[in-house]
Amino acid sequence: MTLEALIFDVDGTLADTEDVHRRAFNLVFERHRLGWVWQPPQYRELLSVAGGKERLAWFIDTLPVSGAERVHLRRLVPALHAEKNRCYRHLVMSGALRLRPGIERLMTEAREAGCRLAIATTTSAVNVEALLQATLGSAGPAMFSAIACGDEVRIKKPSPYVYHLALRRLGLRAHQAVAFEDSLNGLRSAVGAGLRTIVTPTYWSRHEDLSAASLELPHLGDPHLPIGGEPGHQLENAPWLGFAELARRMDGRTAFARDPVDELQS
Ligand code: XBP
Ligand code: MG
Repeated sequence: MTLEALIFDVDGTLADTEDVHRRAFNLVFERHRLGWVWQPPQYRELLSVAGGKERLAWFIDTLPVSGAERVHLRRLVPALHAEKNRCYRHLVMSGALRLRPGIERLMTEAREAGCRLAIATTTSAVNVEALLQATLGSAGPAMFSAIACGDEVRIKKPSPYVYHLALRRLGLRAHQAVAFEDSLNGLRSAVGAGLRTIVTPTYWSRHEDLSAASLELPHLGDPHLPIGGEPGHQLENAPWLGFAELARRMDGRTAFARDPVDELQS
């Protein structure tokens, strides 16, 4: 089966965005004199709740405050989250982020081979657009044939809906595409939609059980940033994941070391 599309998650996968989201949340908390400061270890735990609004609401529910105060704080969530996103976009457009190693190379190789690109993310379209423009230039968003966001589906990751939506927009079945993720919530969403998934965890997700992935790499690698121990450990051809090797594994010429999707289907 020909590989027809690469579907990328955004936060943590295209770029290591979570620290910028964290800083933006803290800026807003400070502006509103809420007295909350999310440090990295705490934010890493909070990330098990997918979606910024949902994460903030969950955090408020853990605070030792009166019922009336909790109701008041919960009402602030939509406004605080919208302000966080404005701060986040400002930081991204000021150059706070780069794409992770190998992302732009693999995207270029895929496009040259006639394979389409898509996005399936929890975050909102404006945040995706800011990241793509800041890292790939004004032509960035148009490189993607389909963009599916968390606020377009009934339930966010780890539910598979956002991947179903991306596949529907591409007009493809799950076996014709491969997903790229960084976290357990994302992996469960992609595998739940029947997609083979490659995970490249970060500080924020390295502690999670990502064994349902077809392939786990520290990053996608590049000629100037080779993956240690490769080729020979998990990759065959080079110390980076090339599109040709990926396509060969997808059409079954070379199997993935782990293939949970096949196990699920058998
Ligand atoms: C990661 C997330 C996101 C970001 C912030 O999602 O959970 O919520 O932390 O996004 P994914 P918003 O699994 O898709 O990478 O604040 O815009 O919701
Ligand atoms: Mg992610």
